[in-house]
Amino acid sequence: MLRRAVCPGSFDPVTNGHLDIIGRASKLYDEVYVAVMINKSKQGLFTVEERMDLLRQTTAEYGNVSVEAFHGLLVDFCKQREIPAIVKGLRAVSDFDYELQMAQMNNGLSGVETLFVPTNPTYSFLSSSLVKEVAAWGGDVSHLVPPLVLEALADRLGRR
Ligand code: COD
Repeated sequence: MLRRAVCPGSFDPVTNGHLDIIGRASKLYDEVYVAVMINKSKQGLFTVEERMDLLRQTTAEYGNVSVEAFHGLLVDFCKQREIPAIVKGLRAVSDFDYELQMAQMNNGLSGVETLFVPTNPTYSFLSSSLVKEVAAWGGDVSHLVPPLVLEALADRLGRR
């Protein structure tokens, strides 16, 4: 049986921190799904299609990663695709509280397990929101996102 896992998130946009976790998951599982979870109450900098496109291009090299968007509960995404495991990166203690609650809720809802991968220390401070804020003010984020995302940020923020 194929071992499957999902890496869920907003990915607005994908960062090197996300890619580090997705790449590590792709070594542990036969098939990794990246799920761009749609949150209609949150206006993103990038559309869901744009986020998926950036994810597809930046994860292509892993060979066993597919990218999908989903509107609904993560456990339903898992159920529909027979995915037994969620892989999440843990950055700091501040992530832990909420991640633990979600892991316990998801397990209670459907029995799906959550596995936490400790963040690469190089990216422990990194989030999509901080990248957007720094980039919006003209700060250098070239070491935090792949070149494709850097370009997309420059286009979107009109800094070229
Ligand atoms: N280093 C390591 N890991 C990282 C880093 C980093 N620098 N940055 C992000 N990550 C990992 C984390 O595991 C994080 O959870 C994941 O990437 C995604 O990050 P974001 O910021 O793109 O996404 P979030 O935090 O907005 O994602 C939250 C979800 C969309 C996963 C969550 O809200 C969800 O599951 N929603 C679906 C609806 C649902 O099922 N709700 C009930 C939950 S119990």
